[in-house]
Amino acid sequence: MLSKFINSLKRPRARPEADEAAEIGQLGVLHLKPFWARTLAKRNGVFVETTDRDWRFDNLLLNGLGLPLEETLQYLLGSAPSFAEFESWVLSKHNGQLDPPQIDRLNSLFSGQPYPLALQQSLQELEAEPDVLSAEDLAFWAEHGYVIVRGAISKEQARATENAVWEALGMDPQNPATWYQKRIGKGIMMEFYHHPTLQANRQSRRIHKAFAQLWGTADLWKTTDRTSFNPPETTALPFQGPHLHWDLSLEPPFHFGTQGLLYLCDTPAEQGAFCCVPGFHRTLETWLASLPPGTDPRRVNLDAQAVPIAAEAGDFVIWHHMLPHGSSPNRGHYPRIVQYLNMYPVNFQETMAWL
Ligand SMILES: O=C(O)CCC(=O)C(=O)O
Repeated sequence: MLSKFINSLKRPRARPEADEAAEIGQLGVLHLKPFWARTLAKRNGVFVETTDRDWRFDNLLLNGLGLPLEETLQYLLGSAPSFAEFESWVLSKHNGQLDPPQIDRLNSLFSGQPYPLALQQSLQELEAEPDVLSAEDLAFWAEHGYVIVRGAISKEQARATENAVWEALGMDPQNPATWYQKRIGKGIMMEFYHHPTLQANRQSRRIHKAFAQLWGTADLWKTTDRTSFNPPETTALPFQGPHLHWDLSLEPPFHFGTQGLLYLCDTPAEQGAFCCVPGFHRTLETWLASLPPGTDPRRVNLDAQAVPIAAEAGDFVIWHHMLPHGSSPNRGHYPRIVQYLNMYPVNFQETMAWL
């Protein structure tokens, strides 16, 4: 399986530097071996300095290879595989076939070389495509900090993905008794990443174009994120969160950033919808500065200002990462099921100091 894949790579590609080439394994992906070595060294209690650049490259590597961070770390830390075993594991997540252009893209990035021509062309094509977000959508985004991309994927594709979630859970959509039979994961979050329908949704050009409009470039990296299952709450299983929170450091400086989720079933406001505090991206900094000294901003209750965002199966919600956001209690009659997905450019800057 591996040799078939390696043969498929025998074509012109971005050339790694000589010292980096020595680090290349069977898959031909730069930075993969250093990532594996550093992670295992840390597992074994060896102090390894990880720079901001390493952290950024690790994220790009994993997202470029369609690997969720949590699942990859669980595997590396739990199994301590050899590098060859790790590479086979990576392949197994893609049914034995990585996408050669995606490897070219990663290697161009890690070796500081321009993208291959075909990739440059496909990005230009996306940039030239008609806008997905209208002028009204963009004005709404600027004011409220979120936007709904209607019909980001088809209803059929949403239904197929929803069915895949039910199948993975081993639950029956028509039989509520089955919805509470086992733990989903961490709260509503489900470690379900690699089903073909989930992969297909990550390829949605409508979603990509919407993110491209917000970031001002089509050259974006996609996350391989989780799904979630938020059933109607019961006395035995009250709402499990996530409650309103931020996923970014509250230490200035603040940089532009996005987050997103895809509704896989129709989600009225009361059915555990995503919620956020609209407009807070514009006031976060002054709000933080106005808090009495010693206040933990993450403990201030903003629930009264939160608004549930209802939408239909196949709609995609993008929100500014400076908005407090979370899920909401499901007081409807059917679970809320979503897939998370974000996109960001290579120069996306996170403030590393966590506050
Ligand atoms: O599932 C939701 O509605 C909220 C998701 C969330 O809080 C997050 O992605 O950080």
